[in-house]
Amino acid sequence: MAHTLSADDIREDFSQAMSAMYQQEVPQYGTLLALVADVNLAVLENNPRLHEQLANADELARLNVERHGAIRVGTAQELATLCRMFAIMGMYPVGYYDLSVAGVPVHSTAFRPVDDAALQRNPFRIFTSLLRLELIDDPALRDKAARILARRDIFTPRCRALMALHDEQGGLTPAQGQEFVREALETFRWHHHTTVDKETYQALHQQHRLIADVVCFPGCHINHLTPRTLDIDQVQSLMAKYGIEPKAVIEGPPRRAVPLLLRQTSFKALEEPVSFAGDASGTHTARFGEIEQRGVALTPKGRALYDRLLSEAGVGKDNLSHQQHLQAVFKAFPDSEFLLRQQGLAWFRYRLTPSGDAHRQAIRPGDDPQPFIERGWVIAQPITYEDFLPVSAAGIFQSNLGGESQTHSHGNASRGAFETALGRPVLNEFSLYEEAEMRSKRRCGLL
Ligand code: OOG
Ligand code: NI
Repeated sequence: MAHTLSADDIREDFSQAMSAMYQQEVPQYGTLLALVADVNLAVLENNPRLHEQLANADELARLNVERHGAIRVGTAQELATLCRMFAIMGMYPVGYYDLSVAGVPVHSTAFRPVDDAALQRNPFRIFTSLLRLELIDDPALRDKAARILARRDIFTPRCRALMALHDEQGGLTPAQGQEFVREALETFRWHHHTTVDKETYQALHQQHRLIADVVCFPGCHINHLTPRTLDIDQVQSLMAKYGIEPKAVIEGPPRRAVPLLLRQTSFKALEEPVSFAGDASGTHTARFGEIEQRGVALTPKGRALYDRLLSEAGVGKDNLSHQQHLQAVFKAFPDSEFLLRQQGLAWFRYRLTPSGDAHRQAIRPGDDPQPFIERGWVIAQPITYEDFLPVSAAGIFQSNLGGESQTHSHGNASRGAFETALGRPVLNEFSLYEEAEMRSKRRCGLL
């Protein structure tokens, strides 16, 4: 083919189109974007060092376009087709998340770019959950849900044709790529009419609110789109002033000198008017808003320590006391880049400075980078966490399902079944971070 659009270009266009659509659908999302932009600007103005660090790590440019969204699908075919669609945008399934332990009848993966250049350009991610119909305990209702799902096609015929064309040609022309973005967007659009009557909706809703959300609509509407902030505590405290009511507590680790993993908060799902098949009308709550702050990716050792401390801390009732308690518990987690590196708790990307480059021949494979860092030849940048956290995700789901967790705590992870539905294994997030660190060491001559 003469000229094809790159996967990165398609993903960039798609994430912008998705953001524009969601802004129209949920005006509060636009307010949230404005709030996050204001806070980020203030943080950068007050922290020239952070500004410089982000610029050096090539993270400043992506900050303004960085979003993640979430969708929920009902069948293996839908999941496998999404996998094809996202691959065209350079997004691949990373990680397996079992939410059934938290009483949510789904399991999930995150579609996202994986290589350095693609992440730097636009790290758009979609947290994608597959409904586990086997967790509906009434067999008649389970069959009914399966029959309803089997009747729908969440992809437009043209979108399917363009995916086939992509595979045949090995790419899409710019015109085809733009058409593909428009057609793909339709899968994620909100529909205020259901495919089922009110009784069916209510019966499924009674089983679990999420089941009604997945089964009763013609598409898999995007349920939130999340911008990245540099100061989530500040955003949380300003939300009320912007007319947004936040969930009670910020999920994830506490505030730190070196931010860890991922901290998230959200606003409550909206109650939106829907019309049911037949004549009845009512409301449905599914779509909400969320913001996040991203920190360094942890090694398996660091992650084990994080998981232990988080469960030790438990969940507080109000944000202030929860954060203070978390701060105290996380004293056991080293909080400097040096200690995180020295103890092998986090991943870093190594780069040669100009004077390091001038002394390349003095650096040998296998050398400890620390003396070179002290001499100013090498800099080590924390690698940003690009994934999600199951405990946080469960907290986000729950705050948008009306509070209390519901009783589906079968808690049986089923990665094999998920990968069979997906049609391929999910990538291991730890390997991706480890490879990124190793690639950077090799570039410096340290490996
Ligand atoms: C997904 C909730 C999880 C996150 O950021 O952890 C999530 C959903 O509600 O479908 O988006
Ligand atoms: Ni989210």
